[in-house]
Amino acid sequence: MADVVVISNTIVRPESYNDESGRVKIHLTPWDLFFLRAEYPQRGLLFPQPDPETNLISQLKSSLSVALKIFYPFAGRLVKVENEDDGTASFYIDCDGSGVKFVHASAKTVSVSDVLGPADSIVPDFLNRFFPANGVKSCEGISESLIAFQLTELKDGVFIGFGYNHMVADGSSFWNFFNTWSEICSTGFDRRNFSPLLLRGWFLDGIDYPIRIPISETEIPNQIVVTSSSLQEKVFLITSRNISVLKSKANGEVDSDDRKISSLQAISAHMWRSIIRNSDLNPEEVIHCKLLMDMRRRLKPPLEKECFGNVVGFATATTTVGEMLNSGLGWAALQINKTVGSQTNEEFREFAENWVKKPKIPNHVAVSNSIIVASSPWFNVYGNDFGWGKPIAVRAGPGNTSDGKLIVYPGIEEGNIEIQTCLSSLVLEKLSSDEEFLKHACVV
Ligand SMILES: *[C@@H]1O[C@H](CO)[C@@H](O)[C@H](O)[C@H]1NC(C)=O
Ligand SMILES: *[C@@H]1O[C@H](CO)[C@@H](O)[C@H](O)[C@H]1NC(C)=O
Ligand SMILES: CC(=O)N[C@H]1CO[C@H](CO)[C@@H](O)[C@@H]1O
Repeated sequence: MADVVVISNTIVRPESYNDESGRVKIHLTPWDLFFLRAEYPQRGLLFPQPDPETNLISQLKSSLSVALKIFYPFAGRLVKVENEDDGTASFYIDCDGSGVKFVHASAKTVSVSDVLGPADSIVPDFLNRFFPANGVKSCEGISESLIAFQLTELKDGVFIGFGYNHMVADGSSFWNFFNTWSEICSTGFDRRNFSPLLLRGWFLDGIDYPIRIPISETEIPNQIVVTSSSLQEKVFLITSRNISVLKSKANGEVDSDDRKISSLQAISAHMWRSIIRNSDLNPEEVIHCKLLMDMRRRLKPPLEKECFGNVVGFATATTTVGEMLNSGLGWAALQINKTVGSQTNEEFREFAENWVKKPKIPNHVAVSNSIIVASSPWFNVYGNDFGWGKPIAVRAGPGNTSDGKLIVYPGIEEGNIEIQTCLSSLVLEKLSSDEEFLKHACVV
């Protein structure tokens, strides 16, 4: 239905980039390299229509160029070095100022309400064409830009889609960048307001770098075509009042004096239980809940919160369908709470030490019978005003969309949380009419 016409496809380079003065090389950690075969995560924001007088493209590009001067790693490229002596390869990010992809497109038949869809609807397929890095994998960052943007002009609004290389940045760093860009675009650049980028440095004592990876692990296997056609997505909203209800319910069911199940843990448990209840799995099947966690403050010594890079870990709670269905919300939340608590500095470093001994790069971050909780309700999504109004909605684009993937955002109203949920259409349909689930959630 949606005609998407590409008007231009250009490269935006960082402003006055001086190639020679201190060209930075960023070495990659085992946590970065773990994402070598992963697709670029993609997100997009829907905005109201700017004033027709606004010179949209040139404003966006010139402010992007300034933002890239600050966040220069995004403007670099991945470099692969083949080590002929032992049949391995090594990688690093060369901050060479090559620039980033910027696509200007138009879809004048699509309106804001088409993107949002009617109430209780699935996320429309045409949205995929508003994203600039469909199917691009981290290892392709050798020639592809490490972050890419697509501005699509709609009938009565604009959509900014983007994809980034997860080896270069995680969600936290990405949103810091995006906040900076929108601020520069709307208020101009004043050097005093922006501190220089803080890199994480190299913090793995006792691990030699660059890390050497067997060549076979660095190749992209022939595409196993996953018939993802049966997967569908919906965005569920949980209001702040319902979040409090779930949180106190979970804490009330946990036998502990210090009741500290967090909101996100309670919500994740509510989603997990509800999905499993509607999945028709056998009681003995093993199930997982994986949470992507920001490890910056958990490391010793801790990294600054705004430290740029990819510093995420995976916490995995595991149980069986039977056990889950025989237990309550508090129990499920506690399993999540425990696995989150077990992600310590020691655990994180041990993973790295073991990984370098025998580097293995997964083809899929997802495993079967699992939900993955990614992104965060604390990212500043709705504060991004480029000068013509705040975003109307946020959506995740294609990029390792897999059965059980939950992308969590803040809601447009403060305190609310929205969860873009990808499931097989059958499970999604059952979930959408599950009364117990809908006591605390609704489809937007
Ligand atoms: C996810 O990523 C892997 C490798 O990065 C890829 O093979 C797969 O097709 C992607 N998509 C899905 C739906 O899993
Ligand atoms: C919880 O969510 C449901 C479904 O959206 C809604 O009907 C109900 O009013 C909410 N409860 C509270 C306490 O906000
Ligand atoms: C109820 C319970 O055990 N809560 C724990 C959740 O995790 C935090 C941080 O690890 C602990 O402090 C809580 O005790």
